[in-house]
Amino acid sequence: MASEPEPGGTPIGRRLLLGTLGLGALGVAAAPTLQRGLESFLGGAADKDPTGLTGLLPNGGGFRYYSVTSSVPKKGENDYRLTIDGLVDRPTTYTLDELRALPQTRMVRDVQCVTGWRVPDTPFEGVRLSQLLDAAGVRSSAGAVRFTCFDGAYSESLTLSQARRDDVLVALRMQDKNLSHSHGGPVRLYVAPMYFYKSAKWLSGITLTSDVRPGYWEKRGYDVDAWVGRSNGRDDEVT
Ligand SMILES: Nc1nc2c(c(=O)[nH]1)N[C@H]1C(S)=C(S)[C@@H](COP(=O)(O)O)O[C@H]1N2
Ligand SMILES: [Mo]
Repeated sequence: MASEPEPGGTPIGRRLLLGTLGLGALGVAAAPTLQRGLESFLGGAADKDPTGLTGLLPNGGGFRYYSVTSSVPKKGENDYRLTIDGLVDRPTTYTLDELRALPQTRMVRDVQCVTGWRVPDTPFEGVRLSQLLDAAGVRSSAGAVRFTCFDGAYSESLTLSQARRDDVLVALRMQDKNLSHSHGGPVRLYVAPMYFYKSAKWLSGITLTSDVRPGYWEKRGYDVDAWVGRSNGRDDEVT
């Protein structure tokens, strides 16, 4: 199990699962070790780097790969499904093609992880969550949305009014490419105004519930209302 360090804290006990993300031209065998060293260096230094030079190091274009499970199945064209159920009139299952056929929204905002790293101006593109909620017919008894993932472990939550915001997407593309497996492809949640832990990777389930059910990291101490700059004891600039 990989774990995120505490918000604003040191990277203790972090065992990142690095895959091939961001290794670029650095070969294969030696690269994970190198990347791990770089990670722990950046974990301590990036927050306080007055020069901004740590942002230029080859750590995956500024992104770090996180997964709470040691492996995640790959899903694609034929076997990916997204289910919307719970307190809805019309439970629905979408294929990738069906999601692609819906109107797509593109947004370019900064990404901010609660551990401190930030990636400027990152394009995300996908279907507005509000559109999927409207199509499913949310019942008046619903007050929140629970998100589950095909890694079998991660989960997230939003209140219904947060979920209906225009800047919350069921994202199919990131950085103007189809979402890679490492970044949570083929489909991840994207919650633009909140810390990146809200943006659940490998999204497979959207369930309407009466009340918020705290997600994976929220059960482990992260704020459920994860507004960038006004939660988790941090004061980052809004995204
Ligand atoms: N399924 C799943 N989604 C997840 C996570 C995870 O471990 N599993 N980590 C979250 C956290 S804390 C961050 S910062 C981002 C990291 O996204 P990236 O791997 O694309 O950089 O994914 C979020 N979504
Ligand atoms: Mo994060």
